Amino acid sequence: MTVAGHGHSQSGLQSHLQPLEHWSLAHGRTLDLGTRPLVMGIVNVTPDSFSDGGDFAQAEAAIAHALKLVDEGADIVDIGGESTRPGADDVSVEEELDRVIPVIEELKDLATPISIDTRHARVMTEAVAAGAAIINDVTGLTFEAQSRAAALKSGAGVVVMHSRGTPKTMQRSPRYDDVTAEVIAWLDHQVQLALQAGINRDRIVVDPGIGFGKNTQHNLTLLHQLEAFHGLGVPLLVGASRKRFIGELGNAPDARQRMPGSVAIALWAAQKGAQVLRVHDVAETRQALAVQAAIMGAGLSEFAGEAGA
Ligand code: HH2
Repeated sequence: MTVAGHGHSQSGLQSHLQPLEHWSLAHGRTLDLGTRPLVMGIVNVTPDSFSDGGDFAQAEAAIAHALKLVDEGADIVDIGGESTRPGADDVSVEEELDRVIPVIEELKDLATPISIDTRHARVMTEAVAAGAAIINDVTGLTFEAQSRAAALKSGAGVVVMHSRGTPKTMQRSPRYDDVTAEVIAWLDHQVQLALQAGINRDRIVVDPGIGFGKNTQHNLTLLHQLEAFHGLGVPLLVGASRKRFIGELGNAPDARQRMPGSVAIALWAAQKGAQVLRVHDVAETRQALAVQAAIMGAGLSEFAGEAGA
């Protein structure tokens, strides 16, 4: 396919012609994609995530934080039990399940859908059975042979993210000839495999995987060329919140100090048509998006010329 997204991919994806109005999820749920970018709030039930490491490691703290994010306007709450930060150690599937299942069970009746951030087929299956409605896999359903079948059977919405290498190795001098074209080609292939497995297109969302096997320049190029991803014909999720390159660009070595840069990227991504934004700072992001939308909408208002101060 062409990077500009106006060509036909080898796999026949040409659905930039199709409207992307909703995202079909498990348990008969759907999310409206047509109105404004959705905000996915992050809850890590881990002792070692880079951005909020250890803050919500206990189930009660994770549940309280999820409820706070919902209050702040999260459209989705993303629950993860395994840190995927560069250099992170693997945790066992049992440990991951012990961390996330009690939290999902507690939140499953909220109007806000829960997503499970996992690479493991068994966690996908059990998390959706416990009430999660979306599977968010940073390996794009490639980490385990059973992942695609597990995702299919679950009925969940699926985030197919690009990554290169494993969390332990991915930042060892990543190399691309054309990062955007290569990430798009890989996502195109994975979307095709998911479709062939029987997962309906309206369940699939793609994500370039900012920071996963990419250096600062790669991340910036992907963000700069974000619109090219719409050629894949499925909605686009961007997750840059508090990532290391923001610290590098904005002189913020502590991840908790990276909210302003994260909001700047969320606004950029929204302007480039991203349908879902994965963020830690939900209230701040929603406020910034509301102001951005109001300014853009003002140009369309019939009263624009008469507006007072
Ligand atoms: N980034 C992280 C985790 N999950 N999922 C998607 N779809 N896109 C992302 O960019 C993404 C993701 C980052 O890793 P982690 O170390 O778990 O930190 P945190 O969850 O606090 O962002």
